[in-house]
This record gives sequence, structure tokens and C-alpha cells, in this order.
Amino acid sequence: MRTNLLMGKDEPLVVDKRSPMPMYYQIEEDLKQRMDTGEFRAGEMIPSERELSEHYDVSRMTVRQAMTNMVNDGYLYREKGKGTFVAEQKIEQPLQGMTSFTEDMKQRGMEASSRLIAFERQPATKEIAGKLALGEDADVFLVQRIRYADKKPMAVETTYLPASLLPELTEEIVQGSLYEYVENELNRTIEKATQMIEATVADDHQSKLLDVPEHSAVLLIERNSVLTDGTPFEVVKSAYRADRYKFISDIYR
Ligand code: 16G
Repeated sequence: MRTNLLMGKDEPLVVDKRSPMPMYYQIEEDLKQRMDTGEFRAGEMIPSERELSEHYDVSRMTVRQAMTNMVNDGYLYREKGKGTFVAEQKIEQPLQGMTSFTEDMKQRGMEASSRLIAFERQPATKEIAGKLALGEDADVFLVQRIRYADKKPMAVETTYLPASLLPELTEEIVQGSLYEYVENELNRTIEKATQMIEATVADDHQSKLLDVPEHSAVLLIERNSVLTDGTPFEVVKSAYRADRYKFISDIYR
């Protein structure tokens, strides 16, 4: 059990009871700061509710509220009968460059891998045909993959690709990098994409694939990508674990 949270008598009180900020919020901020400075590291157990309530001089209910919020936000995780632990830092994904999952992981020194859940050639639905600018009756490949970083599930990606553009696509190809195949085997140039991000919760299927409890927070990302000649080449709907990922963008004024 850690004891360094319990500070000396002359340390200033962390929770200001007269502040308009709720006390649970102040506790969350204090604990997050301790994680940032490395005082609490990933995998370490944090002190018990009783110790924390004594330390912050608040009720156990207030501590519990802070803990629950931090578990829901992915900063902490609970293990039944053991305690509450510090979670891994989230992956920070820049929103500027149009990189592939394989490239993203490589840049971080992590190992990318995939598990193929579905690989089918089928007629495009109206929605997908519209997004891929395909005519009626056109076929698409539906590819569903779990994407792993260092063997941990990060996202479930459901990709729709025009069969006419990638007629020789195989299961083997999509076990690796799709972008590498498009660029190096098909010799096409990927230009840009429109990307949308929405918050939601994992449904039954997603939660099993992502190895999270049902209704955990996930970020739904849809990417519609085109080649330099303007041809749409993929529609990807991905569910990213919100406890493992955060998206960062630089903005200018
Ligand atoms: C990223 C893209 C996805 C693309 C995939 C290709 C997002 C939200 N998604 O995961 O649209 O299909 O990379 O990765 O960024 P690959 O080349 O490793 O198969």
C-alpha cells in the first residue's frame, strides 16, 4: 500500500471546501496531477477510499464519486476484490496527418497487429454506394478488423472498399496494412479524407471485440478517403476505446 499520499501537517489542504468547484472534481484534478508527475504510475494501486477520505478530509462518498468519474474517463481501473489502479496513459493521436494505423504504431515504437473479424464481397448499401460514388449493384469489400497496439485492442474498424478498385484484395492483404497495399502494390496515391468523430458507448458486439464492459465509452470515427484523382477509395467506421485514445489537433487563429 502506498503511503506517500499522506502528507505532512504543514502541507496545504488540497480540497478547498469554499471553492465553487465540486470537491470530487478537485480530488480528480489532484490525482491526475500526481499521475502526470509520475508519483502514481500505470499499474500501481491507489490508496483506499478510507485513506483518501482522511487525506482530503472529505466524506467517502465524495471520494467514491471522484473514483467513479476517473474510472469512467479511463484514468483508473478497478479489479474486483483487489482495489483501484492507475491506468495506462492514453495514446495521443494527432488529427492533422492522414496516417494509417500501422504507421501510427510504428511512429510510437509499438507493434501493430490486426484480427480479421469479417471479409466479404457484397453489394454496396445505398449509404456506402453514395459515399464511394458507386453505381447501383456495385460490389464492395467489407472488412472488419480489430486493431491492436502491442497486442492490446484499440479499435474495431469496419472498412468498405470498392471492389472495382481493389479487385484482387485478399484476407491476407488486410491482415497487414491496407494503405501500404494501395500505395505500394496498386501504385495509387492517397490524397485526403474527411473525418468525423462522435462520442458513443460500446454495444454488445463492440464491447466483446474491444474487451471492455458493455456501454463503455468509445469514440466513433468515420473516415471517407479519396485518391489524388478524386476517386473515393474507402469508407471506414471505427470504434476506438475512449480509455486508450485521445485525439489532439493544433488550431491557428
Ligand atoms: C487508420 C484509419 C483507417 C485506415 C487505416 C489503414 C483512422 C480513424 N482510421 O486506422 O481509416 O483504413 O488507418 O491502416 O485513423 P492500415 O494501413 O494499417 O491497414
